[in-house]
Amino acid sequence: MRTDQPKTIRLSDYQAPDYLIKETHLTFDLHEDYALVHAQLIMQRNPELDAQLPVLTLVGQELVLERIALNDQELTANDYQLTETDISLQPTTAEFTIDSTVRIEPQNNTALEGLYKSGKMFCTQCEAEGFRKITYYLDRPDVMSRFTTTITAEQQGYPVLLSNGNLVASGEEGERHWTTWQDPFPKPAYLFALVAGDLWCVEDKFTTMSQREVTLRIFVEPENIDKCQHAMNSLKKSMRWDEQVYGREYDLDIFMIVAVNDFNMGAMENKGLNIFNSSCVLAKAQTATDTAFQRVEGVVAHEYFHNWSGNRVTCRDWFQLSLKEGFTVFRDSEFSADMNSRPVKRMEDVAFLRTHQYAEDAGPMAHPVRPAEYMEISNFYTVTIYEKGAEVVRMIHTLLGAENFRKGSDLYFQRHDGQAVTCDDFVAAMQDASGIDLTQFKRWYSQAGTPRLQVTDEYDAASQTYKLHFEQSCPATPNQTEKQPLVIPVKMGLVGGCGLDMPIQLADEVNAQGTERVFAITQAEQTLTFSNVPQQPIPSLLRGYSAPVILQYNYSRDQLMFLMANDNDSFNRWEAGQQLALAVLKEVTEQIINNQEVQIDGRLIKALSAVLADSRLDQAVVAQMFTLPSEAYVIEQIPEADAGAICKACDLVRKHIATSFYEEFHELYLELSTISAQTPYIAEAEHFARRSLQNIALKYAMLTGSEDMEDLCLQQFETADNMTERLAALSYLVNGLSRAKSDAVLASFSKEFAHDSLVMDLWFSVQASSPKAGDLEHLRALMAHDLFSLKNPNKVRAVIGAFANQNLLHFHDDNGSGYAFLADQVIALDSLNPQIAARMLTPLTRWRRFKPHSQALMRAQLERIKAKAQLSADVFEVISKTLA
Ligand code: B3K
Ligand code: ZN
Repeated sequence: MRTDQPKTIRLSDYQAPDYLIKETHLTFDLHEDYALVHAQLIMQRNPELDAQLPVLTLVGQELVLERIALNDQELTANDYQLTETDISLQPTTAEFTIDSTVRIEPQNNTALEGLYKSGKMFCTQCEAEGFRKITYYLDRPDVMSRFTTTITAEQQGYPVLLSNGNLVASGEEGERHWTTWQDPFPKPAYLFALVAGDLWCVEDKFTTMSQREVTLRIFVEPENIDKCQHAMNSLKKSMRWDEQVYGREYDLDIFMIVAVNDFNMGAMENKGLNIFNSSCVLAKAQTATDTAFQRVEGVVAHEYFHNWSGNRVTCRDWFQLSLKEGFTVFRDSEFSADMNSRPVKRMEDVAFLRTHQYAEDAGPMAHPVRPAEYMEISNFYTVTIYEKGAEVVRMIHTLLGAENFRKGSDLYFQRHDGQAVTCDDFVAAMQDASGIDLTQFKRWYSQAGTPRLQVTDEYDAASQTYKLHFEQSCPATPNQTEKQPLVIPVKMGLVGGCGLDMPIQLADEVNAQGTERVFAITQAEQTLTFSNVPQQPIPSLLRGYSAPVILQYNYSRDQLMFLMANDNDSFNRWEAGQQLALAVLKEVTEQIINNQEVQIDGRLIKALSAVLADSRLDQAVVAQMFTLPSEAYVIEQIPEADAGAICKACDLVRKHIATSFYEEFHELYLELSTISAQTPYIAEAEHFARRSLQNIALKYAMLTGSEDMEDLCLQQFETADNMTERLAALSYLVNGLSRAKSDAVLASFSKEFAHDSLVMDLWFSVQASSPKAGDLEHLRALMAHDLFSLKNPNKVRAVIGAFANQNLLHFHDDNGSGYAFLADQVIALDSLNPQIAARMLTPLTRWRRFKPHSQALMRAQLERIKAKAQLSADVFEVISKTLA
């Protein structure tokens, strides 16, 4: 907890470290009520700086210092200065050794940062600044050291003792035993990991491209041993893919993954010893949904890819976080696109980006991909750093082309292997390898806010000339009012009346060059002139969402319908449908607010019926096209949004689609569910696609209130052999049936899965996110459930997170009770786990987007939190920026 106001850390203040740590030798003595950590640091004055020896400051938090020695000389309190956050002392030689022993209490560590206990096991989470809760250290990513780690613990409770690198020694001492691990690769402290517990593992082998054999192990609690195969398959696929696509080979003899139940995020890429939230490792058909299977595949890949993009080449400072995260998200999303359906992956990613990142970019926490300042770095593991960062890397890929991009990444890894570098170094490698100037492009790293790209056009039939005028702008964001023009890659086609792309020829070109091209828009205003255009085209812009910008082109609804049916780019077909649906949803919302009769534009139904009839479309794409923009996305589109009216509009439009296509959905459902019933569960794209369409058909058909469908839904719930079908049915039943009936269904589900914490998370979240079941009274009952705990982040996300982020009808109740509830939970969480508390605050940070009545209520809750004494730095930063 903070005792004084947190300080702002600035990128412009960066200074190279005064001292380096060549070797780090750690010894952990683990006990039930305490742990002793001995650290021997072999240090030197940074040889790149002058020969003076400034005071050495090692950071440390919540540590009880037992002893400290300099070059084997025990120091006394007169020899050092100890504060709540660090220890300072004066070295006398350029090379020296520091020995310290500290006592910590992992069993009381509810922040889940540093060394803590998850259930019966010890584990660590050090990124970004958790290592300082383990020992006094230079806890900054540009200090890279070779680690040796010895762990001692009682044998019976902790038969497995793991750390980074290779096991080099082990032994027994009475009831206790020990292991020593050595990591040959220098690494920053944030990549350190330790695990001790009673774990079982599945083991496999991988032969790398240079024929080295690597042992792969996934460690889990014994009862989960049958849920590891999918993660193992995903790991092997990731290792192969990184060799094939990036030429990156794994570098240690062993790669380990450990699943833990209490974890703040998805997973952590510690060198050779990844630690995962169990929700991102465990998957088997009976207990995990298709979404979970795909998440496991994606997260396993993401953490594995970090071995190069993050570990071998790491960040100089935390302002550069997107260097590893943006690049690695780009890598994992391309991997998932290759493993599954590429267009669907892009649609999902873009929907996520627009719902969450655009909202962040438009709010008080907006920051550039490379922020210039922060108070608490944990608050900067954001959708901007990750998802917008990935879009920035994707744009480099689009501008350079795949071949040059690969040359650039090869050069980057070769140039900087073993170094801690900056986003500028990444861009420089891309530029040097391709010969393409990226100077202006770099503004994407320093400018916050979502750019608008306004496009108008003119066609001149006489000269067969077509002009596209582009005008880019970017709204002001905190601390940034003036914005410079960006480089916006626009991938586009010109769609002719027959639905085909026309050849594209710029006015100064002799011939047409293809039918789909990428143009870089670099000026505030810019015009592209095309010649030899025989008829007025409909422009298909930003194909594949080639830049993370808000496109403003005044498409008529008929044009959108045309693109929906004809665009050569499947992403843009979906996008046209989303825009059409959005226009309808906004219109209906308006009618509701004005108490007018609701009229739903028939063109939406007509366009969707063409989708159903189009046999060329992949089932997963059809499912995506029938997925309307979410309430949260619509809220972002309407200033002073009335969440209640938007929820109602979405509900009405969905029900209208449901009744319009009842026969079709019913038939489609029977056809697809029959296939599913006859097919064993397979976690592959074709089967994900079928199940997604089957569930969409069931969802809509259930919305009609048909009793026939209710029986079919109950039947799916009771008989399906996989969680994808069971959970979907459960959720439709909870939202469709009377309370008494849905209670019975929920009870039967919880009886069956009470022993499986991850499945129970689904059970919690289906209820917390339900407009029908998830009222506050019920929420409180869920929180009083035996299996709920505020100390477990997955449970917090499943109940509080699902309520505030997905149950918008109740969260935004005009009486303000949803906001007060969230504020209460944030206050309670802040004394346990500040990172999770700050995360849970996000929905309240959006207060300025809502109608004045909601704004006032939200603001009052923010003020109430702010008034609490002893706020963590995490919550303090979010609250103070939100109210600024
Ligand atoms: N690098 C970690 C995130 C650590 C978050 C620390 N608060 C997971 C990932 O992005 O792979
Ligand atoms: Zn990452």
